[in-house]
Amino acid sequence: MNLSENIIRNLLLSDNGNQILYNLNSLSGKEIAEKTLTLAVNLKSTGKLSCGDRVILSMNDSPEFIYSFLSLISIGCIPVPVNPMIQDSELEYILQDSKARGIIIDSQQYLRLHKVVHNSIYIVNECIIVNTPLKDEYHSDNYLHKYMVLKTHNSFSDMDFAYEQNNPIAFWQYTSGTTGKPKAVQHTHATMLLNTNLFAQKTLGICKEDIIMSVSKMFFGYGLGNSLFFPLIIGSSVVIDEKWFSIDQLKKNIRLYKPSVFFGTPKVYLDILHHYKSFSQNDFNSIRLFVSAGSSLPESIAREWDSKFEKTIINGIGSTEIGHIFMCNRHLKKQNKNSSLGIPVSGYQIKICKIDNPDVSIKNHNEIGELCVSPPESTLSSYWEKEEANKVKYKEGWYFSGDLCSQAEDGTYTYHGRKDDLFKVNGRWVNPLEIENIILRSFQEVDECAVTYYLDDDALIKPVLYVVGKEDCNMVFLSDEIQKKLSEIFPSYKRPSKIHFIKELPRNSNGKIYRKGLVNHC
Ligand code: 3SK
Repeated sequence: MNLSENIIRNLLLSDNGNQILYNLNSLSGKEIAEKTLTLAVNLKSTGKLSCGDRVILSMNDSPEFIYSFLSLISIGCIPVPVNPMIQDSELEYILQDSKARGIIIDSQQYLRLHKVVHNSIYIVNECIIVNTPLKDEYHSDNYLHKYMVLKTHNSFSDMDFAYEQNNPIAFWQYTSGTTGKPKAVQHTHATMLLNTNLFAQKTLGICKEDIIMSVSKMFFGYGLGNSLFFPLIIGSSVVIDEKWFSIDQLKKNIRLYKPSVFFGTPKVYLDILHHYKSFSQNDFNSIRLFVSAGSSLPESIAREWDSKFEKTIINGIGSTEIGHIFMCNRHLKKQNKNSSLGIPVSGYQIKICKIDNPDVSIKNHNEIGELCVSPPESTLSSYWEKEEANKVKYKEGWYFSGDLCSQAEDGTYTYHGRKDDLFKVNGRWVNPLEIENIILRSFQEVDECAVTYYLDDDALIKPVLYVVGKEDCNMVFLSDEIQKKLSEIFPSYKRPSKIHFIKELPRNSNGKIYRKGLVNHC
């Protein structure tokens, strides 16, 4: 069944009052369904979009994002969400790679992006849609005839509408690509229906009565699951905010909407801890589940959280290629949770393969290898037009994640960083996360840190450490203490020969620490 049809039929049946909570307004399931169907009819009637066409969504989180995403799937088109703050050059690349036929842009982004889109030879049908009428100043624009305004008024019933069933792919997501250019991951209609059932409902126990709030935005897979698929498939409510995360915005939203399920990233939990005193205890009372994903949760954050809050953070690992979280520590006892990855979400199979021989899976406990995931039934994705990458990353129903993990005797998994962050010093492997974890565990004055490498005067690779220290930390003293600690634990080839203090670590648009951005940085 068409993914969108499935969701819309659910919404039309729902008796849930307010499903989308947005800017002090609310929309019921029925209203969302009707607006989506109306938009689908309007999109179809342009005659510009056919089944299988890619349409880029460059939009902030909003109800319009949701209608656009679902209506495109209804008519067999493939929505391709991208970060609305996307760089011009990256959008150019995605237009070229996807051969998109259309783009839906927030009117706020129109001025900045329309030139890129207009100059692109790849929007073949030049179907450009903005979500509100453009201001007068744009009307002198020669290109205006190519634009349509997103129409969501009128009302259509499910009965009037014929869903497109012929396209096996429901939506794409570009991976942020820590190496090379971003790749488009093609998802089937079943992927998020299954993940919602297995992870959100069966593992987290999210139900109709819940109010979900996600810090990650919908252009990123984590946010797309949290704010679109989970609430609309389950029938729970969701808080949508076009503004990006800030502590003030978070405070305002939790006070106003009283969410019960909170999806954050480790950095968000760290920020909350930094501003802990500015919250009142009641602020978090409504939240029954705190979930962290997007990057690995350092033990230091998990422990500090536990010392201040009654409810522990549920740590999960997911990926754009799998669609959402496939392993988490929801069911571990509080004292064992820390930063453990827990166990696979029921329905997903896991194996760990040798780093230098992916054909061999590891049987020994605690040996580190590459984490491979086999999702249920036929929900394995693939990259669009990337033959080589498909051969390396997808084999016999398994996705080779590039993440490093080990399994303990009790069956739980531990994260050990990314395979592509490893580097060799004098022929021996250095794993940045191993060193970073020791520093975070040993020094409360360190908020975050990252190990990477630089080339010394002889062009030899040497480890270097970047530290984000707490306000007022004594950098000279701390450097000495860190060196002393590391020399007690690690052989000299692993020890950073330089330590630099910086204000913040570089991150990619999905909030993941981007160690490669620090290579040869100082
Ligand atoms: O962490 C990720 O990379 C991720 C990607 C898509 C969906 C969910 C998650 C956690």
